[in-house]
Amino acid sequence: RFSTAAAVEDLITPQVSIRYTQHLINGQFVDAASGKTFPTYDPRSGEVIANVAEGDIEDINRAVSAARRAFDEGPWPKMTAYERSRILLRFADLVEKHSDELAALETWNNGKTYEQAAKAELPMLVRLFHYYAGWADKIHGLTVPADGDYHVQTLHEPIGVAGQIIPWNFPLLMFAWKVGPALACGNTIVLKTAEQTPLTALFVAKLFHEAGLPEGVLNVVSGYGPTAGAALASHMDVDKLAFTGSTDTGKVVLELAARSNLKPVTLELGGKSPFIVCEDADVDKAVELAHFALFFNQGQCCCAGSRTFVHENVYDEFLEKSKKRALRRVVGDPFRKGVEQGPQIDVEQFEKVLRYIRSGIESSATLECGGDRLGSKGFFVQPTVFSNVQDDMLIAQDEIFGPVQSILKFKDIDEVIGRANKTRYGLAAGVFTKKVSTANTLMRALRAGTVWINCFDVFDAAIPFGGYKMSGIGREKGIYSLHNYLQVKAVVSPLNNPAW
Ligand code: TXE
Repeated sequence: RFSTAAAVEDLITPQVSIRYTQHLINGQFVDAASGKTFPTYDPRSGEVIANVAEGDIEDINRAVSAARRAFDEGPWPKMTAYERSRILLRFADLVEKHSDELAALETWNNGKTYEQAAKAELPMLVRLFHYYAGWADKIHGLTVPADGDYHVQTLHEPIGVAGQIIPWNFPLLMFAWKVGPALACGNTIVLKTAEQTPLTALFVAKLFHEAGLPEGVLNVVSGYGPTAGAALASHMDVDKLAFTGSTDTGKVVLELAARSNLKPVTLELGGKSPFIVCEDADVDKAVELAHFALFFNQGQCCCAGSRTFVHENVYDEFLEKSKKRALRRVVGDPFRKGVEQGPQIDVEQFEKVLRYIRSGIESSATLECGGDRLGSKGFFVQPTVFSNVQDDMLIAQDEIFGPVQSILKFKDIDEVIGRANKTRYGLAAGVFTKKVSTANTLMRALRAGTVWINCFDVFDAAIPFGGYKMSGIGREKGIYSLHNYLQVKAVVSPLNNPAW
């Protein structure tokens, strides 16, 4: 039961207990077929908070069989779309009811601030299910004016069993982005959570069943990538795969999907997004937005603005103020009010971030502040700012996924367009300017799936999200995500019945 430091006045101490640690297969919580479990941790301390069923190929087989049965035999795909929509809405209501508890569990297992989980992520999850509940009964095909005496129509049908593999940086939101559209279209699901953060998905999947979801429609398996994840990606009876994670693992799952049954794959992968501060920018506002664009969620965002390009005329002022802002950033227990930054997710990510900081120092970028761990317990990293960063440095090329801001200087718009696009990634970009013409030029020239102009990290359920280049394949959210979970059937019949 979580109740740390209840004596500290400004700690938010919602009561939360860990209720579910088994797989949820066919509507039942079950142990792993092997009986094995694996530990999940509190990143504030590195201590084990629960042991969770460890899924492997056999658990994935069981979950896929349940999802297959639920799809082939119904009632889910055969229900009216309105009935499905009602279940999504009832689920959203139940999430709202348990929102404090869910936010606390998310913070406990992930290390993100409780305020962020409670005020941003839970409401976004609820909103997303409202959004897709609205789509459920508006999915329909076309009548097609083909040549000849034929009546032609298209049916938009659910694709079948969806395999979904999600990461640990936004466990509940990633659940929502994957599950919302898949269920709205009438598919059934086997979802594998990230090994670091298995707890909240099990909780919300249980709520889905309380909301009336038939058994077998949504199955959640906990476990590691190379075992449970790979089994799902290569399963012959999975009809579609959706993955969010690193670019390297994205390539692996794409290959597994191709080598097995050629299931279509959508990928949402890494990024190295530019955030461009133009000459005319209000520097104070630009500093705050660029800070948010990078440091939000401990820097663990695929779309983090991790290359801050600043025009030479405002560079010095921007740098000085960015450094001060980073030094003011409140790092600490994510349950404490006013804390802006909690720990990194785990020891691997923590060490990876520190390695990149060392690489920045060695490659002679200027370390303006931070540069080390914070404290001696848990996975806290000092907010770190590098200036004098050059395009060919590792810290300007690789996804660091931590609280490390790299500031680069530019002279003119054409130059910054070329440099911003010179990356293997293309997930997002930020532009900060008062000039409409500059915004328009950059908006069109930047090769990225999202361009935020004078804002950043705006994640409405209706806005599509996904990457150019090695940041991924396909789009999630909005109307675009529906296409990932639908088959199009063309039906052709003669206008006049021939005489046979
Ligand atoms: O990612 P992985 P990791 C980036 C970020 C981070 C790096 C490594 O740069 O530092 O990736 O993080 C499952 N077959 N992002 O190691 O391995 C795994 O169990 C099938 C960006 O956590 O991609 C988990 O569920 N599945 C990112 C999921 O893949 C496999 C978010 C992600 O893990 C698998 C997270 C396999 N062989 C990390 N191996 C984003 N786009 O937001 C692993 N998995």
